[in-house]
Amino acid sequence: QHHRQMKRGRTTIVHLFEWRWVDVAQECERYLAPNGYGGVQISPPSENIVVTKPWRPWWERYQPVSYNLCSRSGTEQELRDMIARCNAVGVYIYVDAVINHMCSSGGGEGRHSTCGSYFNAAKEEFPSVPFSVLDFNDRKCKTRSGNIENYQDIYQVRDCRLVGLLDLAHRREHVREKVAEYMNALIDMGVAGFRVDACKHMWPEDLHAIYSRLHHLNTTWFPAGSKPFIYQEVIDLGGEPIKACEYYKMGHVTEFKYGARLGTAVRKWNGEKLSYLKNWGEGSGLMPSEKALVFVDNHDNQRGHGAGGTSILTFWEPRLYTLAVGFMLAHPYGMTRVMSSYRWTRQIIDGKDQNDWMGPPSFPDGSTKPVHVTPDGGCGDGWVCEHRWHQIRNMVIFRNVVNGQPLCNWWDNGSNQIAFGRGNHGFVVMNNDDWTLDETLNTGLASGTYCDVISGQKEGGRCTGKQVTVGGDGKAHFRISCSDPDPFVAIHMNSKL
Ligand code: QV4
Ligand code: CA
Repeated sequence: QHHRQMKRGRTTIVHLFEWRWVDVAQECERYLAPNGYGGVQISPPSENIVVTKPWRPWWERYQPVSYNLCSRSGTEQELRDMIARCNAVGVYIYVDAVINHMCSSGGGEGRHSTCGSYFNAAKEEFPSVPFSVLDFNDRKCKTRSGNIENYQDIYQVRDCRLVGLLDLAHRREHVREKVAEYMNALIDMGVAGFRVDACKHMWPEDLHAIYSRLHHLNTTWFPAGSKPFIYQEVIDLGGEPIKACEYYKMGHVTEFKYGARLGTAVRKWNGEKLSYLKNWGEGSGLMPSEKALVFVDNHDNQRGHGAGGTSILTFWEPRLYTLAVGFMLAHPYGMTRVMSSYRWTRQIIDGKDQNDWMGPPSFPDGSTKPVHVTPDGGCGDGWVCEHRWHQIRNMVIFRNVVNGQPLCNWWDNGSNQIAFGRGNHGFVVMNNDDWTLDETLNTGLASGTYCDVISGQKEGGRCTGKQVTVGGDGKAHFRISCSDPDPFVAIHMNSKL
């Protein structure tokens, strides 16, 4: 389950967090395909508990009550239509699969679920699957509370309840079968793979048993015998007995050190500097590149959930954020995922956001608002659409253009000015010092005039941004002042005028 399952020449996934299926479908056609995005990570499509205190938090979707395909993002029919339409334009769908648990033990009894299925959390009854009390780990878990209390104990991390969420017993044949059936229904509909939630909390052998039951991808869109691409959420920042490497043989794994460290370097905290990123990757203690799913922020750590802490950069700090995303997309390490968020009213008290629960832009009845695209190509109604920011979109294209080319021509000033190339296909220069960068650098590119894709781009043979002239010796002069709108410049083969 390692093959990245992306259309040739495409490299990057965008997480359209909390988007409706009808909006995802449109976005594939009108924006993602034309701009070279390879895939979309969608929010969990499974039926979940409806939480009203607090009011419809985003995290209710991480509390399934059945594997029926209806959620705030839409119906099964809309999901099916979205998958077909995105596949048709070569943008593949990766499903966020929540399979470690069902809803919280305190979830109550009734039909307060997104398609009205009955469940009883206290009795651990989920008849729509069906799961019953036998399908949960209660007898296996040894903590007093029944919850995970100590992350140093691998047994409780995997057999007890993550924040009170009813923990499924994947050692049982019935549970394996039902989970695989859910994933197979999606595969048969045409999805290309999965982001598997909370893998640290499941035994690798159980996951292996489930993955080995998965169907090959739907041959309407994929070659016969293709396997789903799987990337597993394991937060391994070091210091715990459960390691990311336990999951390598089954698929990719999220590399959470990436965003935490990159954020620290871009913020210049702890004496870190951009020039220290020279050996970024395996050489600096990250997991093997061919296992790593990398991102600057995710839906958890952009609001203080999960891991990474305060160094994580998000859309709230756009100048530094685009620099970090630009670095990620320019650098060959890992498989890249871009975050696409919505705005909420942040209210940070003593370092904690009181509103970290707030769900997507929605109507008073709780239904999610459509993503509204403004005439300038951005998004309105509270949707941030980082993936449409011109710098980020153009760096996704950059990554596609330089795909497979090695990192070369590294330069730095020993401080926060750096530059590097990707073979003879592309070159980036970044200035995060508080003085002007003014340098002549070896780009490795063919001679000619190139258009910087950060301050502008090539349009109809003309450049709307800075121009860069590469001489016969491959050298070019770059100037990035601190008052420039963005602290970096990027040129590539296809931005040559
Ligand atoms: C509360 C108390 C508990 C108590 C429980 C009793 O905090 O101590 O036991 O009530 O019922 C929500 C609330 C949480 C609440 C819980 C159960 O925030 O306060 O517990 O529901 O009612 C998301 C959110 C969680 C949310 C969860 C379920 O981040 O806050 O919990 O959804 O709705 C670890 C894991 C990692 C995980 C990360 C957040 O190793 O796997 O924490 N990341 C993934 C997802 C994440 C999701 C889950 C896992 C769970 O990315 O979004 O959690 O599916 O690091
Ligand atoms: Ca578990």
